[in-house]
Amino acid sequence: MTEKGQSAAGEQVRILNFIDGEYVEPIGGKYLENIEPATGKPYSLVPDSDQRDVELAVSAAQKAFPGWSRTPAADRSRILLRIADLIERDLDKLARAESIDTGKPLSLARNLDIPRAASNFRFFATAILHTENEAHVTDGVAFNYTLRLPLGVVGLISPWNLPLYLLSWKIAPAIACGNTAVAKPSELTPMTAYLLGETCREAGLPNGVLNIIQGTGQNVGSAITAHPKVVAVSFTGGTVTGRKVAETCAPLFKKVSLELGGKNPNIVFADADLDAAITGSLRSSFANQGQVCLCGSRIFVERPAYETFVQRFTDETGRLKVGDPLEKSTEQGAIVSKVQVEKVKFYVDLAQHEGGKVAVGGSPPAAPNERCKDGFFFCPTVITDLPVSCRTNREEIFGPVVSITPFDREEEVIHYANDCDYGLASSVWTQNLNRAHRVAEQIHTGTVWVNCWLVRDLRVPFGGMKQSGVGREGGNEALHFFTEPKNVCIAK
Ligand code: TXE
Repeated sequence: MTEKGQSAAGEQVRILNFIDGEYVEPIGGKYLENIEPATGKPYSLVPDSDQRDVELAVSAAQKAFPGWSRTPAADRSRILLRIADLIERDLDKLARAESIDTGKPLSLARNLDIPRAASNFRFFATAILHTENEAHVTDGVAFNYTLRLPLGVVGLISPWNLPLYLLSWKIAPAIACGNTAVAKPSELTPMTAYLLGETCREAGLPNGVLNIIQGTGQNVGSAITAHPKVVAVSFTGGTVTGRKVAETCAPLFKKVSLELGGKNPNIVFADADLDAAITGSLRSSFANQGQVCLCGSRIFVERPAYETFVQRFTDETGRLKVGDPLEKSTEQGAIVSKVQVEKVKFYVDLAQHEGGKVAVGGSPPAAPNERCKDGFFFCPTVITDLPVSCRTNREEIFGPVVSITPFDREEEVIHYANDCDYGLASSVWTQNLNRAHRVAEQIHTGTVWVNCWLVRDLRVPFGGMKQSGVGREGGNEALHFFTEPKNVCIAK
């Protein structure tokens, strides 16, 4: 394959499923076109797999489970560390593949997505070497110790915004703990998951431990979640889909982890370091074209700083360079799909109907170059003057659009922040430490960043409240999710 996913003959590359250590065609022989967002043109073919392919993958995972679950942690760890090393070795290839597949700037894929995928494997490879087992002595009667055993075959489903980053965030803890897995990337962004099969093979991961089935959520995702032999499902994606996953898993009593959407508040108090707040808010608003579930799409600024913040923030936003994702100077790449860019346009129109003013952006840019003339681009957009509780301020847009709203009192902004169905993440900018603690405690989100955004320590619990999800990922939370505790009680 060339860097752009074309074979030497110029033919589109066919992505394949990865089952039992082999690349295989989907049983039904059907493929979907995989579009490059920056050009709007198909550049590879992705298997349109179905339940039969999932069946094969589950069988392979079941067959691999006894051997893998009994493999000593130190040996599992060594293989995962090799995967991490190989991802780093292939950084350029993987970053380019991710950028082409998603439309994100190559620099972002190089500096964030792919390094984080390597860190995910390295983190869980070493975490399993440092676990402790609980023991409870029942006075004079018994001694208890708690085993943590792998679950069996687990299903891992991930979205398109951070493809390898989020899929590896599930694969690494799942297989580190001794489970075997059937994983499904988004049908919109299948390429790096496809390439990961090769990496796992080279690292010596035994056949069947990781199986990757490509295809739609309707055909493949639902077959994974409904499969009786898949005992747990870890899902990241939209809230509506998460509800479907939960509905399928509940009657089967499967363990489920759901990382869903967000409509995250970003609160700037007048006493904040305004330079830091503006720089941080630009990132939290527009990183990955705003297509990160953690992006702070509702900005609230305390009245004395409001005018200055809006002025400076919109100026900076207007200076962000929207361009060909493969160009070095590009800060904003393409939106993942035509559907998603239409959704962004819909919300910008809705915002204006709801009384909002477009302070900057609000439309697609001129084509960055000839190659990208049919690509899915949208200018980073700032909207002011919106009523706090309108639809634009409540519904997840998942694109480069933020609103800015003034506030006067601390209790008022806490109410605004919490008056939302989502509860994933928030940011608070202030130099008053007491206020930072006070506000952080009262905001209903799984993560509160104070004077920062997206600072990630892989040990901390990560996940959302309310409609942003169920359960937590990261560190011990992930090790617990992917294992079953069993207490052994020995009489004295
Ligand atoms: O997500 P989906 P989409 C949000 C964001 C976005 C919306 C929809 O608001 O606009 O979700 O995006 C698979 N059973 N987020 O359509 O559909 C699907 O194939 C099992 C937030 O991409 O939820 C993909 O692999 N699986 C998010 C994965 O689920 C199913 C990041 C996620 O797709 C399925 C991305 C089914 N019935 C979008 N239907 C975040 N929080 O990070 C689909 N899938």
